[in-house]
Amino acid sequence: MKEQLERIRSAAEAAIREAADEQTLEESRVRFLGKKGELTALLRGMGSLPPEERPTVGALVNTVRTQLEEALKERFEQLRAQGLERRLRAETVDVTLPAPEKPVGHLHPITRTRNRMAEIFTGMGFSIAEGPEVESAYNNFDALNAPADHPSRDETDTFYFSDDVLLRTQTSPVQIRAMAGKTPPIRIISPGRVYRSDVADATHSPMFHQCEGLVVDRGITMGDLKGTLDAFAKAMFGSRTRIRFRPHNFPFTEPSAEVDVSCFVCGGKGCRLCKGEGWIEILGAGMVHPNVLRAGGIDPEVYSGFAFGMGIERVAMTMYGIDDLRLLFENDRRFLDQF
Ligand code: 2U9
Repeated sequence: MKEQLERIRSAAEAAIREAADEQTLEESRVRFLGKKGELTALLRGMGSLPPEERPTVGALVNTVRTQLEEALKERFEQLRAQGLERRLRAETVDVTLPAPEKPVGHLHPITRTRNRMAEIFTGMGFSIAEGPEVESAYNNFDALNAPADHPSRDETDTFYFSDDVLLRTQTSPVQIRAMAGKTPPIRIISPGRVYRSDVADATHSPMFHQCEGLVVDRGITMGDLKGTLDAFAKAMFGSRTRIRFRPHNFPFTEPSAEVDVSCFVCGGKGCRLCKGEGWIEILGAGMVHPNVLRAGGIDPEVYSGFAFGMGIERVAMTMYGIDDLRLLFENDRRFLDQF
């Protein structure tokens, strides 16, 4: 029996030593010390021993059990420590690594250009007026003194829902609404979307953005118009910018002008941006036609006013050196990320 005990002891010790993980070790514990284990079986077999030997053998079995339990405990601790060590090594965090970058977006170049315009004009005392993009033919054409046969009224140029309802072709109706709603002084700009039935190409789009402005008060002159646009051009394109008025014709203003700014790249000498001209056409402007003032419920004998309009995409393309309008609407990140 003692021999048997020795065999179990050395087998158990070897199993404990060689167990490579906690699971195998637990299996050895069950095999030797469990209820149905080898050592337990041996204890049960003590009944066949002569009674005088039982206490010695019993004590011996218990000593072996205690020793094995201790060896098991020690090996469990060892394996647990080794496992922890392995995990710590595998899951190491290098706190000196740079943090993963969070992609931060930015405003679209059209929005940035619009915001800059709004900032400049509000700085001069203008407020921002908005209105619906679906308008009446009256607000979009009649009130703006457009003759019945004006080409812009044609179905091939304007998106109509019906004879009287259309997508606005300019933001001027916003100003008609503003005039009808209050008495002068009026100082507003109306940035917003407009629609024209054009096929998209490098310079045309069926939807684009305008920023128009309107000032109405007693004694407003062309001098006020020039001073305002000169201040705007200097703020937008740089303090050395000059402006130039060329006579033009719009139904809603009289007199009317197209307005150029001196090229902010070459200063007027002529370069690639201004196509050798030294000047870049940016705005249309003029003194509000008396018929338009009347349509807005304002007496042209008492009040006068000036108005101007510009395409936001056109200004953005000039400032950022973009040569195709369509790029602004495709929303390709490779393009937009450059701004
Ligand atoms: C009212 C009276 C007059 C707005 C004006 C222009 C001249 C003009 C164009 C610029 C480029 C349109 O986007 S564009 O194609 N606009 O040249 N707009 S004066 O005149 C008004 C507006 C409202 C009541």
